[in-house]
Amino acid sequence: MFKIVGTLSPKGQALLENNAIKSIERMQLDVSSYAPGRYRLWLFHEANLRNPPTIKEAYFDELWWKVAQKVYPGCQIGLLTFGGKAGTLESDARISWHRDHSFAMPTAIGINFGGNAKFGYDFNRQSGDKRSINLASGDVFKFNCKHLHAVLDHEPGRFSLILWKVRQDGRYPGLKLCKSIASLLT
Ligand SMILES: O=C(O)CCC(=O)C(=O)O
Ligand SMILES: [Fe+2]
Repeated sequence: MFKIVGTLSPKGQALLENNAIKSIERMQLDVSSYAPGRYRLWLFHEANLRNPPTIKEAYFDELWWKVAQKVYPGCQIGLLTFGGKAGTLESDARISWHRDHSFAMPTAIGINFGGNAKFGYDFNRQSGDKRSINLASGDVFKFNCKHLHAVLDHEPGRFSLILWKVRQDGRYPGLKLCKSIASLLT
């Protein structure tokens, strides 16, 4: 499943872009080998991918929280990524083909803004059906993050906000939500 579910208004895009530019200084270089040159900022919770996986509190900001809950009600983990130049920082927001971590529920929602991007998505897990999808600035997209996906290319100044829900089926007992955030969701 890959679907463009909406497009932000130019005003909405400008609001997100302004907030994202302010967030750049908090970004750190990704530790994932899939995205070696990417700067990103975990929002709300940060998932530690080691074994056993755990989560801890991450950066919280009212606007990111409001946007996140509007596009994906109940989501608890966000990742803001940047591709482009800002001062001395240079970030490459491409990420090679991967599946998201197993702590995440299959449905992820992303917002592409600040520039166009080519998103790679494998429509068929069994036989393979990798396609490239053009994302315009402001596009809100929904996809199954257990299918292989990638960011193949993007314009400079591109941001993405990716939102996930944590599996709560008891498979990852270490994944306890932070109280302050859990209380906002009830
Ligand atoms: O930036 C994007 O659009 C996707 C990023 C992604 O797939 C990830 O960080 O797991
Ligand atoms: Fe991903």
